[in-house]
Order: sequence, then C-alpha cells, then structure tokens
Amino acid sequence: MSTDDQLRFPDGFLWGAATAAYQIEGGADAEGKGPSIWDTFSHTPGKVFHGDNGDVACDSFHRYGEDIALLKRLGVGSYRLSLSWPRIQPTGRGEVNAKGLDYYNRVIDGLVEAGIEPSVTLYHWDLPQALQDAGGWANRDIADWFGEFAAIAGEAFGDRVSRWITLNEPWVVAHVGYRDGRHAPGIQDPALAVAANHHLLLAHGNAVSALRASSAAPVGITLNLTVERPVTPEAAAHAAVLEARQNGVYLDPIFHGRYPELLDGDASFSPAAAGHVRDGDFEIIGAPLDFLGVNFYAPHYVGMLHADGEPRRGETVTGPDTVSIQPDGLPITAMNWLVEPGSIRELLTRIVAPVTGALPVYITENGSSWHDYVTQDGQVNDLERIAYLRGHLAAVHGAIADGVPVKGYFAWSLLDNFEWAEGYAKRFGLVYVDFATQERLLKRSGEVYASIVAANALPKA
Ligand code: PNW
Repeated sequence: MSTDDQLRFPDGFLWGAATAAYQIEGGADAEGKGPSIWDTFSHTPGKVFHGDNGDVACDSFHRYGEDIALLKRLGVGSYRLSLSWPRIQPTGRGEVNAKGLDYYNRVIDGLVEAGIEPSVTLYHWDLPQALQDAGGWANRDIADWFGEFAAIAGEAFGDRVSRWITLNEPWVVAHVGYRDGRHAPGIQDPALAVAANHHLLLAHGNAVSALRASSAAPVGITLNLTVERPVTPEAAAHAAVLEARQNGVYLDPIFHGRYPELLDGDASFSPAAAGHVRDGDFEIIGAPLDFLGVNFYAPHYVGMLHADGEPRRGETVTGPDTVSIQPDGLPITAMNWLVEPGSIRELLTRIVAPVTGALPVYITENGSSWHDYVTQDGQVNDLERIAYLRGHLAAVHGAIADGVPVKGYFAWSLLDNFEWAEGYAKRFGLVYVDFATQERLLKRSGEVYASIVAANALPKA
C-alpha cells in the first residue's frame, strides 16, 4: 500500500467534504421553510457568540452552484450535506413543502451531474420548532415523526443519494442540547437528556427501516466518539466511565442490543436505568447498518484531582475528584481542542473496530479551526490546518494498515460556516468565506487536499 515517499490509500477510497444545512444554507424562512430550534436559539440573546445566527450563513440556499464548483475543484468523490427537516416539513409532521424538496432536488441533481456522490444526513440538529414545542427528542413520539420524515426523504431522493446517514452525533444532540444546554434547545435537565438519548436511537432505527423501503443506497449513522486517555492508573476507571457515557450509550444499543453495563444503575446517563426501554426497542435500534460514520476532532486527557483539591496548570475540575487536562506541548486549535493525530488511529483500532468488525467505516468529519486571515495578495496560508490534515490522514492510513476497514474520509468542512454556539468566529473550511460579500476563496489547505485526493495518497514530506 505504501511506497517510500508516500502513503497510498486503498483503491476506491472515497474522498469527500462535509457541511450541514443550518450551518451553510441561510434562507431561514425562504420558500415555505418553517422555523427550527436553531432559528429560535440563535435569535435568543446570549446563546450564540456575538449574537450570530444562520439567517444567511453561506447563502448556499442560493449559491449551491458555487459550492458544487468548489467541490469539483477539490476533486472529491462525495459531498456530505444534510437536509433541513423544517424546509421539507415546516412543522415536522404531515404537510410537505414542495419547494423545500425542489431545493434539495436542485442540489442533488447538480452533484450527480458533476459526478459527485451525494451522502445525505437526515438530521444535523435543526429540529422543526413545532416538534420542540411538543417535547422534541424528550418525547418518545418523535421516533415516529422522524420515521415519517425519513420516508419522505427516501421517496424524494432515494434514487440519486449514494449513502444515507440518519443522525449526526446524537450524543451532541442529547448531551449538549438537553444536559448542558450550550446548543439548541438549550435545556439543562439530565432526565430529559437521557430520554433524548433513547428516543434518538429509536428514531434512527425507524429511519433505517423507512429508508430501506424506498432506497437501495447504503444506510448508516454518524457518531462522535471520544477517546479518553487516563494520565495515571487511578484515572483509568474514570476514563472508562466517560467513554461509556459517550460511546457506549450509542455503540452498545446499535451493535449489541443493550446499554453499557458500566452505567447500570446510573439513571442520569443510562436510558435503561432511567426506565425508557420497552419491549422490542432494541430490535428497532439494532436494525442492520451498511456502515458506521465516525466524526473525530480531538482526544481528552483525564486525571484525578490532587488531594489538596487544587487544579494544577492545564487542569479543569470535572467532578468531585476528577480533572480534564491540557497536556503541555500539544498544539491547541482555535476551538481550544488538542491536536494529537495518533488519537484517531487509537479510536479506530481500540474503540470502533472491536464493535463494528468488518462493517465499513467512514470518517464523516475531521478537521480543525484556526485564526485564518487573507493576506494582502489574497491568500489564506493555513499551515496549521494543513499539518492537522496531514497528521490525521497519516493516522487514518495507519488504522487501515492495522486492518480497520475505513472506506472514506470527509473533511470538515467544505466552507467556513456557522459554527453553532461559536457563530462565525470559528473557521473550519477548506474554503474561506468572506461573510460580508459571500466571496469564497480556496485556502492553501484546500489546494493540498485537492492534490491528496488526486493522488489518492499522502506525500510523506
Ligand atoms: C461537530 N462539543 O460538532 C458537528 O457535527 C459539526 O456540525 C461541527 O461544525 C463540527 O463538529 C465542529 O465543531 C460538534 O461541544 C460541536 O462537544 C460541538 C461539540 C462536538 C461536536
């Protein structure tokens, strides 16, 4: 697979770039779209940095043609985009907005015409506000509502979509949306978070069945899995609990038909302990998949609080006797996330492969945010992003060499975009967006990615 001067990826390895509807589309109330929880949340003072919102974002609702041209410039084989549920069903139930379907038909047809496979996520966080008003993911009925939406999407686009992803990062939906409240709907209630965890999985299972009925395309789910590295032997048990709370509560039900034993009795983290599991649920949740999507950005280091109760430099207290740690010497992105490429290989070999076995795995997001700027001669020389990209691709290559069936890699993101609670302050794109003019400019990392894609290989130097 390798020659001396480059790391070659397997033939047919799928290269892609990813975005999400609310982060790029704008057109917040265009052509019959209903409001989503992110419209509500971003317009609530104090929720998003700088008071930013996704009303216009990258204006991809109008400029999707430019986005497709950029994808062609990158030479990618696939584009991962998401559907705005309230653009298609303004109140989340019943009535379908034909103009919303038209928009995605234009995008999907444009991609197919350009020879780029559409990889479509059904849900990337922009829940119809009307469904939130009915309890959102904390209401078990949402499993049926989501199944209905999946059926509509499958009927409408199933002939041209190359792969389906039911949910993006259900952990973030439940934990960040309902437990710590930093994301829409901004709720802080562990009981609702643990309910959301279970209902997200039921909704996923219903969506798998609905998509199977209308589309031959492969179906998977995208999880953001965590790598928790204990810095002392005493911290190992704590790291295992953290991994169970984020990874196990999704991987175990989907692939093993149960919630993690490690969380038995913990009603604030285990949906089983909280009494949400009914007969037949695990049959729905465990519907066979064609692949697992994995999003990964950074590992976490965990340790025990010193006996004096005082956090040391780089330590943040996370519990009565635990800390999270930013080790000295590792680079840190604009998001304050660590850069440690070996962690994605550890994730794939230690956490993913033992659960998924021969099932294909796609990295559906990986990337980094930096303080990009345009130079006087009109370039973005984002050397840190290039180093991050190269390091992580080399580590993914290593995981493939270890035998993990990684079939593709989607860079997050095609474009600088609305970075949720961080607004437009955090840029993840391979393409720089001037939000005042909507001008798009390929960064140096975009040029590097294009050459990696063209070679299906990573030059070593
Ligand atoms: C993922 N956290 O988000 C999402 O799938 C993308 O939409 C997002 O732009 C990207 O990663 C970069 O952030 C996350 O707070 C956002 O733990 C926040 C968290 C995790 C993932």
